[in-house]
Parts: sequence; structure tokens; C-alpha cells
Amino acid sequence: MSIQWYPGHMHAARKQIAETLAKVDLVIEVLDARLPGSSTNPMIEQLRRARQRPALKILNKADLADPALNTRWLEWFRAQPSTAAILMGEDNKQGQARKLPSYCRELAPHRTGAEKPLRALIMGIPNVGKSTLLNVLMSRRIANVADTPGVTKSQQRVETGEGFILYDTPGLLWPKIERPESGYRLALAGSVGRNAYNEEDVAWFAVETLQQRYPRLLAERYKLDEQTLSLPADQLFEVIGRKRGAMLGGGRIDRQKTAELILTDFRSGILGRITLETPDDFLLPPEPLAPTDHSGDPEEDQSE
Ligand SMILES: Nc1nc2c(ncn2[C@@H]2O[C@H](COP(=O)(O)OP(=O)(O)OP(=O)(O)O)[C@@H](O)[C@H]2O)c(=O)[nH]1
Ligand SMILES: [Mg+2]
Repeated sequence: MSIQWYPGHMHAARKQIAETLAKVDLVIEVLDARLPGSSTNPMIEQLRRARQRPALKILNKADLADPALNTRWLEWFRAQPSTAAILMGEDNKQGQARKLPSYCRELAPHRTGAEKPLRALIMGIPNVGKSTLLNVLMSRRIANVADTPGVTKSQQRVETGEGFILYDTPGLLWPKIERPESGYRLALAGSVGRNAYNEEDVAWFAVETLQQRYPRLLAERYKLDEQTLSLPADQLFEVIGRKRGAMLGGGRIDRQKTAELILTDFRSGILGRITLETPDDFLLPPEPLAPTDHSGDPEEDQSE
């Protein structure tokens, strides 16, 4: 499924992000730990590489992702040039947020002292938890948070008071998501606007993926026997609808309701801890950053 969801505010955000990148020391890219490859925005990667900024990759929602794959993805990101990576989830958000300045300082060790505050741009696709992180960092609600993509519509600058300046930005996708499985995974995770995909298609994709990767979790949640578990995804979708009582009159399945049930079960974590892709089936080209060129150094902003 190729997705095109690039509302006007994202177009504006991309321009603003490109400008802000000139005056920050590093990029904090928040990823969805359930789809670390597909939630890496190639446009962000391109922008930060052009500006030669190091990146801290936060694999967020790690509490919803498969623990074994969390470790594999972490190692994979750490092997990339100019890149650090950490796991973050409901269970360790406070602790990791407290350590964030020190993770960042390791990537930009020259920025110390009151006259040289560390400046970081928080970026990522929609609905991955950028604003949630900002609120935890500031210990108060300064950014709106909601379980729908596209909540933050404009950039916001905050200072933690310890020589750390952060910019929260709107979630950014890219104009056309070409890889079909990435489109499905992004929609399944809730990072794409609802009007840009068909919920039934995405729920089928979820059923198929779970049959292949997490059959036990699927069987447990919907009380399926071995035979039912190996039915084609479209038939299994109907079994799930019937079992969960998503019915219309005359014994017909309510397909829309079934799809919504499956998507909600995945997104809420009720199905279990699931990662939709491994580093092996989503390889990004390991492009090294260009050699140091001082024209890319952050501009000194007198206001900071
Ligand atoms: N399970 C889990 N949910 C999280 C975590 N972090 C954030 N969320 C939830 O994810 C949803 C999106 O969070 P936001 O902080 O609004 O995401 P955002 O990246 O700012 O989204 P946009 O502004 O739309 O780009 C909310 O329902 C959060 O409660 C996490 O670590 N684990
Ligand atoms: Mg936000």
C-alpha cells in the first residue's frame, strides 16, 4: 500500500525544520520501536546528513515492542555513523528523560557551559511520542499529546534551564511512502491520518503479519486452534469478527468493526509485545556522513 498523507502543515514544518537544523547541535529522532526502520523518515535523515548533525535515535514505545528485537535494533542503530540509540517506554521514560542531556552531550561534547547551551531538535514521524517526551523533560504539560497523528502543528522552543534547548516539531512523513509494507506498518501503528488508508486492508495486513511472526499471540488473544490459525488471512479476519461479536443482521460480519477491533488490539498492546520488522528485512543504506566541513557548523545565535 503506497501512502500519500502529507498535509499542508507538514510541508511548512519541513521548511522550518531545515532552517532550525542550521542552529542546533544534534537531532533527536524519535522512532516507533515496533517499526524502527519504517518509522525512520528518509527526508529527516537526508536533512541532518546534509547539515552533518549527529543523531540520537530514541526507540520509543519500547514497552509495546518485542524485547528481543528491541535489543537487535538498538545494536543496529548504534553501528551507524554519528549515531547513538536508546530505548524508551512507559516503564523508563522518566529515567531516560533525566539522562537525555548526558546522552546528547556525548554526541556534541564541545557544547558546555552557560554560553554554549546544547541545542537539539526533536523530530520524528507523527504519533511516536515526541510531545510526550518534551512534557516529561519539562515536568509539566507544555505540548498537547493525543493518540492521533498530526497533533503538533507548529514548532515550539523550550529550555530545560540546565543549558539544554529543545525544539519540538510536528510529526513529519514524506510526500510518498513507496515501500508497500512500510505504508501498512505506519498505518497499523497509527502514524498516518485515517483518511489516507483503508482500515480493513490494514487489519488484514496485521492478521497476516501476526500469523507469520507471532502466531502464539494471535491464538491466545482470539482463542484460535491450530487449524484456524493457518487459514488464509481474509478468512481468519472473518473468524475473529465472529468470535468478537462484530456482526450485522443476517449473520453477516461487520467488517469495519472487525477491522477497528484488530487495529485497537494491536495499538493498545493487548495482543502482546510485537515488532513488525527486523533489521534484516529493513536495511537502510549505511551512508557515512560527509567529511567535516565547517560551513555546516551551527550558526551562533546571539539570542541563545
Ligand atoms: N505505550 C506507549 N505510549 C506512548 C509512549 N510515548 C507516547 N505514547 C503515546 O503515544 C501517543 C502519541 O504521543 P504524542 O506525544 O502526542 O506524539 P507526537 O509524536 O508528538 O505526535 P504528533 O504531534 O502528532 O507528531 C499518545 O497517546 C501517548 O500517550 C510510550 O513510550 N509508550
Ligand atoms: Mg506532538
